[in-house]
Amino acid sequence: MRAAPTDVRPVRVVVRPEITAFVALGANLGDAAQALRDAFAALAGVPGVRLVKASSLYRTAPIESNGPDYINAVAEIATTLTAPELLMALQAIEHGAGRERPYRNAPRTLDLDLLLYGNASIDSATLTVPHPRMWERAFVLVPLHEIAPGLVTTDMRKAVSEQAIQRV
Ligand code: PH2
Ligand code: MG
Ligand code: MG
Repeated sequence: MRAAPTDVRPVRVVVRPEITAFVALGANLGDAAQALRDAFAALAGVPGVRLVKASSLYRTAPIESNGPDYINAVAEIATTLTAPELLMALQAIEHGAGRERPYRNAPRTLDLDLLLYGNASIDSATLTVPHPRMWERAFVLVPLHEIAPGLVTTDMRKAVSEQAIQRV
């Protein structure tokens, strides 16, 4: 028989509930489609993140931006990370894809934006959720509607129907 343990302390296990969140993916430098496929895989590999749904990839014209057409998509995830933790994980993936930020809305190898985090409203210095411009952009609303049709009304899609977007 084993000796009774002499140094047993209580361990507090904190179980956080899973939150449903949506992430917008975009790229318009290098092999943008591959960058988005890699980003879906990277997201799925983050501890505390489950990839629930990945939208199709879409080719979109730059909005308030320049350079080549973008490839865009949206991911639904379930996560036990807090919103700031998730933001850090997204930025680490962007960094790993060689993201540089020479000026606002510059062409990029990978952009990962947190669109929605449960039903949270967040307005901090580093993070605004829901994403303040998501409802104005077909490159968000069309893939979001594909994977979460209940979140995007017909009127919302009509409002952005002039913006060029094509499923890849
Ligand atoms: N992202 C922007 C600005 N403009 N245009 C398209 N088509 N796709 C984007 O992902 C995008 C943009 C800022 O992040
Ligand atoms: Mg963005
Ligand atoms: Mg961004």
